[in-house]
Amino acid sequence: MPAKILSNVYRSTIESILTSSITVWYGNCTTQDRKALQRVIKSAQSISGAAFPLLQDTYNTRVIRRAHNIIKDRTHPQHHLFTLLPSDKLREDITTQALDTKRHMDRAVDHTHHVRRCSMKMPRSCDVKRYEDWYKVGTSCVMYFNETLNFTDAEFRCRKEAPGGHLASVHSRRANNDLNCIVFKYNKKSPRIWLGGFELFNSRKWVWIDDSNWDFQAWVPGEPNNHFNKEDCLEMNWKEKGKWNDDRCLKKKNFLCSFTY
Ligand SMILES: [Ca+2]
Ligand SMILES: [Ca+2]
Repeated sequence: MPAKILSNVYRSTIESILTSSITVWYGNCTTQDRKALQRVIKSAQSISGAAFPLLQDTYNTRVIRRAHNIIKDRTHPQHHLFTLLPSDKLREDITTQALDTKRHMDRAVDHTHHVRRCSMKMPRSCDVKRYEDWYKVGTSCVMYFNETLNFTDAEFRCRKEAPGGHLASVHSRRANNDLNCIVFKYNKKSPRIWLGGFELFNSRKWVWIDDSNWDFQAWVPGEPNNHFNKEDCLEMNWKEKGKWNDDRCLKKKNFLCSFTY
């Protein structure tokens, strides 16, 4: 049979079936499906000796044509999807997106650098929305604040910083290490920080300001010594890395905030 007739037979039967409503289904096909369909066209080509367009090209052409029709038709339910953003808004969107991407990359770089610097493993990022730059320690998210405040002001700063926020409490050796890692990442030179522990009215009983249980401690040997009977608040990294000391609450130190979720 002449190639022209074969080609017409193919186009009027196989191709019309193969590409019927192609804009609807082709986009969701797997690569495997697409290859299988393309094989049908290939067979038709080798039988008829004529060249047929690639299925992908047919799809592209039809999608573009369909989009044009929708753009032209104001009554089409999907018409609004094709309205152009005003140029200012568009620029703003692109800038925000670019900044977001940069911020994410900076963070990623930051986190990676630190893994190398810190002898212990750096805790991973907090998975609470808007607090992704905080760190996940146990069931809490923690952040270092490089801002010297007395114990009370630091606590209020933490409350303002996050819902349920407080100066950080510590409940395990591992968490203590994680917190210390965060501190040294941000301020190696001056790592003395407030944690959320304080002595309850000279009772020698220590409590956490976030009301969690006092179930772990890591004092420097000889502490808490309540020096001059004036030390009621808990600091970390005085004298020994990762160890605790009682200090005067009015002293100003950097601090760690945390919230549990
Ligand atoms: Ca005391
Ligand atoms: Ca002390």
